[in-house]
Amino acid sequence: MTLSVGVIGLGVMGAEHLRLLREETAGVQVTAICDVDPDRAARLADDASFLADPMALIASDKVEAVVIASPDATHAGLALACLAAGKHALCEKPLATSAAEALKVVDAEVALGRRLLQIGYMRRFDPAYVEMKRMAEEGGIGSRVLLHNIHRNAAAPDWFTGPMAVTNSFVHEIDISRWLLGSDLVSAIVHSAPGGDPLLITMETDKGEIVSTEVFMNAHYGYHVHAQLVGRTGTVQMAQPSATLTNSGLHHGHLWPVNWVPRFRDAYRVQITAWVKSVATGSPAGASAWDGYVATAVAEQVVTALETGTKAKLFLGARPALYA
Ligand code: ISE
Repeated sequence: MTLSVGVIGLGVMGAEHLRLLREETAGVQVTAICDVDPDRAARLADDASFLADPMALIASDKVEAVVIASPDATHAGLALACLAAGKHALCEKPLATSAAEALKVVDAEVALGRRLLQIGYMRRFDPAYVEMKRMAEEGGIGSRVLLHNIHRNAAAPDWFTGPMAVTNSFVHEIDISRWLLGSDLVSAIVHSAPGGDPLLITMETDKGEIVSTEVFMNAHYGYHVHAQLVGRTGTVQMAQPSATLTNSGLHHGHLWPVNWVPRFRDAYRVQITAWVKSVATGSPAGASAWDGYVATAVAEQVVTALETGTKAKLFLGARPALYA
């Protein structure tokens, strides 16, 4: 059986999802695309129909499931429309730009009584994070006490506004830290370098683990994501970010990726394959709408902690049974 997919948004991530669906995912056909830029859409359309209105794409009977990769502020509204149409969606992170909006999506899915949304926290599918989690869960490092995260971009994307270092970038560490540790986050405090970049965010979990994260949006040298998990009897951390060593221009070593697409290429591929399989089987994969809500709600409270210079006691409310 072939799943007919519509893709909304053809920027950096939408174009990569489109490529993955066409070139690296079995059992899928991209039947419709939607983008604010008709010329870009025309270049990428191939045999897919172009629809200027994302709501028309979601409603189309040529589309069984949707990939949402438009700008952050549109995610929640489009996810709600997919739920109303009874269609599965892989929705890029963040689920919403406010906790209240994210909670509306969770409430709508709970009212529906079945999980149709997967949120694109792709690091859950990255081989290095998967291996770190496996090793920690098998007891290889003893009980976990610390997680050190580094999240550096060469340069903040040109569409970055306001506190997006937290609401668009740091949300990844919120999600992956919860997932790696299997813990809930209970407090956060933020230190900011002069000018607001980098940030150093320290969180505590309900099990007393400490999670430190450097978010550096303009680190210049390349895109660099790293994590080290510290246990009482050992540590596990990511190895080098590239599979090869280069000799070139008087330099020997690893090359840094320019952004997250090459660094997480495998994760994106495994994620979209898992999504297609989950639509076929009805068995959810990856981050849920609840996980999407948690990331956005924690981010919102971290922004307040940053602005007020206070320690935030994180409040999330109760997890609905649908996400048990
Ligand atoms: C971007 O939107 C992403 O999602 C990347 O994975 C992240 O590393 C980057 O900081 C974000 O801006």
